[in-house]
Amino acid sequence: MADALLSRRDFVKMAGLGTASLALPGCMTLSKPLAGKRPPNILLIVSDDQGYNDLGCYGSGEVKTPNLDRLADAGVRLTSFYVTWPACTPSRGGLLTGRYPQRNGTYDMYRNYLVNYDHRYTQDEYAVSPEMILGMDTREVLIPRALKQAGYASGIFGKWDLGQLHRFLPLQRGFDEFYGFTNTGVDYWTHERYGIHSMRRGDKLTTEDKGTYTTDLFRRETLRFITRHKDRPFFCYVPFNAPHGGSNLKRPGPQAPVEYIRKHYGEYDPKDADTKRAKRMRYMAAITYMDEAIGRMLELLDELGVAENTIVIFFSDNGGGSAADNGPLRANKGDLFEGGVRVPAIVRWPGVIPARTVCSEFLTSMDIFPMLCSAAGIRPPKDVVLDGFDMTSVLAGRQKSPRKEMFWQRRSDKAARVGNFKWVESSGGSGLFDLSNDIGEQNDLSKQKPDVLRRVKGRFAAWKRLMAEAEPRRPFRDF
Ligand SMILES: [Ca+2]
Repeated sequence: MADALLSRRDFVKMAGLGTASLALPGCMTLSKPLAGKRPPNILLIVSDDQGYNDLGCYGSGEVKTPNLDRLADAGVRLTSFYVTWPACTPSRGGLLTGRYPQRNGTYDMYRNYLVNYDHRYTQDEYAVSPEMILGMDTREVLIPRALKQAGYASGIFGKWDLGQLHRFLPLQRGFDEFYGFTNTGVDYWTHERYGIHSMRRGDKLTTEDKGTYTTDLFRRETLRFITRHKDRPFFCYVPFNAPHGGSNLKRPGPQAPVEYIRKHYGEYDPKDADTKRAKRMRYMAAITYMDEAIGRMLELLDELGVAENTIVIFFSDNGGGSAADNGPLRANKGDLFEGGVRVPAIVRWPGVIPARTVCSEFLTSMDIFPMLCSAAGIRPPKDVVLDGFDMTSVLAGRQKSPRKEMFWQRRSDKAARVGNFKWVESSGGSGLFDLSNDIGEQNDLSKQKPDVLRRVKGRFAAWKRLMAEAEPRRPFRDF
């Protein structure tokens, strides 16, 4: 216990930021709207592999996102918001636990790396494959479980991605309702992965909607959930699979209805589906289709009269892949350069966050858990070290971000941001960059600033030591 406290104190000192259980000035005060009101509803929407520049409000002249643009107009748009990993699974784990993947044990994808696409699995083969038997440590406390103490109803409609065995499924992790798939990707229409059907309602597989485009299903279920729970606080988590490429036997790339592509993006011939342009068009159409579904959700909040007391958060789980536009950031999904981990993010909270604002403060997906606890009027779970803080005051423009550092590791690829310096050492390239004038990470300063490089590497090493000691994790495979 003494060691744990020491580690935590060390960490706070090292990281130069407060964990949620430490009272940072202005951070842990409960949000004002709570006085005399019920806690706000929460609609948390996560897109999958959307590029930093793949929204109108982030500067895209190509991708149509009128509803997300409207959402940004009514709240704050974040330009320096990071996720904990450059691909799906650990990024979502970091969000839902408020902890680094290296602390919560979900530090890589739950996927079949040895036998992957192009292999049709048998049911028996798939049942014991790594992506079927691995999952997020059941000792982890997820956002919906924390919100239970404030009486929230919680639902998830979309991509779960944190384990498929019964004990790992959403209903065992604090959610009351679930409709979606549990592996890391499916075909948008057949809902299959490697030829295995993968859509579930609650704990059970269901084929009731086979043939329907996934975005329509997640929209439908979300609208039903919000309508059912409009009279109590709800936490509605909507992790779309759009615009991620379809993940069936073959890899079809992004998927969208042909008529929809033509309606919004012009000439499209399915015979040329493999061209770069065709993939880009499907990708953009998948985003616009999702944007329309989000628009319908926002309309419903208005119709039910609950929009004023609902926090809406949107961000992409990681940077975009080959069909995306991550400009002006370097590299893509999978990389630890900014293009892999800095993502578009929007928060709307009427009466708390001013409309039409842009926040360039250093924030992360790990700062959502403490923020939501504070909004709900509860303390974060005791004895759980969180890696973020309540970012409400920062989003409201009342305070600078206390965050000075963030660290990433994906297998042997490593990166750290300390202040405005970003260090990357990876198979895709290495260097030290000053993000204050080089957001595209083009100008390697490691030779000019050896002292800075040494300091940043030292911070990374200290973080690694802390993560290695973090209890009760240790390597997940020991579980
Ligand atoms: Ca993703």
